[in-house]
Amino acid sequence: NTMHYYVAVDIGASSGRLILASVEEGKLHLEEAHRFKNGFEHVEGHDRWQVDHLICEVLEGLSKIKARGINHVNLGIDTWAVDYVLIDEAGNKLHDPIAYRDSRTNQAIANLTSALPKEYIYEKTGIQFQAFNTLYQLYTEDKNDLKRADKIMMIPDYLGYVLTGNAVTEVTNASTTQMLNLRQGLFDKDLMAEVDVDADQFPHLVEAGTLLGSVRRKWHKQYDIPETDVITTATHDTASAVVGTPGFGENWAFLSSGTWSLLGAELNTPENGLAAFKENYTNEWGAYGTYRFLKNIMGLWIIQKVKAELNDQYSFADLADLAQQEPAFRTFIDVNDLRFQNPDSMIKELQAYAKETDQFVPTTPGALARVIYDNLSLYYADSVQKLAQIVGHPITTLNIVGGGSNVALMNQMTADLAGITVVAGPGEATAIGNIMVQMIATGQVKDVVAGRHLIEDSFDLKTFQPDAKQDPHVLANYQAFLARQLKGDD
Ligand code: LRH
Repeated sequence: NTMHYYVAVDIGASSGRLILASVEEGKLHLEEAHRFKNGFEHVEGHDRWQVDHLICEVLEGLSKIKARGINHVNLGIDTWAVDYVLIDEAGNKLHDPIAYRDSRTNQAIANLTSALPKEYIYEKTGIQFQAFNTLYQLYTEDKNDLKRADKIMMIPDYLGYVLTGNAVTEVTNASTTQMLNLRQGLFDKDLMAEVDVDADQFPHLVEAGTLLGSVRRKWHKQYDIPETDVITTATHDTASAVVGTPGFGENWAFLSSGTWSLLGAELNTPENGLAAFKENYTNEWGAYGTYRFLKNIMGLWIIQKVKAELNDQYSFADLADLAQQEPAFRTFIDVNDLRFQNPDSMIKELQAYAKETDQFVPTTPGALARVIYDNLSLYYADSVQKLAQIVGHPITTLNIVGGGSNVALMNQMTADLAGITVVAGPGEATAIGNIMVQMIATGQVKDVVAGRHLIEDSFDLKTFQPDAKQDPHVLANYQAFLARQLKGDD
């Protein structure tokens, strides 16, 4: 009757953690064993991730776990999507990988799709058009480097490879390349040829929940770490977040609220028709043959940047408190406007946008935070409506998970604007989903539904009901504003 330990390595654009998990008295128990910073730096002409640093931090975190007297763990790795590492024949990386916010792909969609219609790519892949998709990154890649690359590995696959020596391409994350063919379930040969990549440059595809291997002896010589079996979990953080979302029945949607806000529904068959194409919804592959039919919304990135520009004088909780004291809905913005993707100054960008559209210009921290929270909530409510239309059934509950689920102000506004129930939590859904796939792989949990019940029983979820007094015109006014913005009338 030994205790089983699971480690989720969950790395986002701004930080990474090792979460240690076990089941105690029928409840999932989590502890943060290690936390570290992540971020890209401008090196050799591009914004790049320091991947070796990530490996060191994972090993550092494992040695902290060993120091607690834990001698064996299972481990799964999830990170953000789309980025990749080029590996030479000797198994070494050619460069530190370029980050998806790098400007190299700014024109790539237009260039690639001048010869290849967007409809053709969407029909094959069902994946949204984002300039940072691996397809466009590879399109702009240095062709000599690409030729020299024996292997192309997605970030979490690369980390697993360095730890174990075994290389795979896990499907949930691979789908974000926009190079998987929905019907064949394989990399699409035509799209690969379009960007000069050979089918065998990506390691073989595996489903989430397959055993990758043990951490190599060479790391045990350098670090005092537990025996570690790496399981290829749902390596795309958003796929793990959806597994870790306690939604039940047919009428729930998820909002994974972190650096990005990913809002959508879990489907059993992809939805790659015209309506989905027009709204740029995506069909990312989920664990266990599901599809994550969702939309990317710029997310907490905007407030993260503002917080950093204010020299981290205010915590996120402070900013939410200050925002609460400001009048609501004074300034509409399109949070998904590309100008907010990587501006030199987020504060100046927000102010310029407000000025250009003749609206109230936020200057204080509270007013800035208010504009951001208002507009994220508006975008969420709008997306819930569109989602219901496209999937063709009502959405009655929005499960908000991730760090953003702690912002009560946004949860309530979203419930009010969308007129639906919001269930908030768990904040750690990504790490939990990562662990759940491992537990299903080892047989400790039967399946996703059982896992979601375990999650519901283990964590405090908060429910927000819509306030009937909400002014029904706010969302309509905002939608009219958005429509004008997208047409470029303003
Ligand atoms: C969130 C995320 C998202 C992707 C983006 C690149 O961390 O994985 O799902 O679209 O990063």
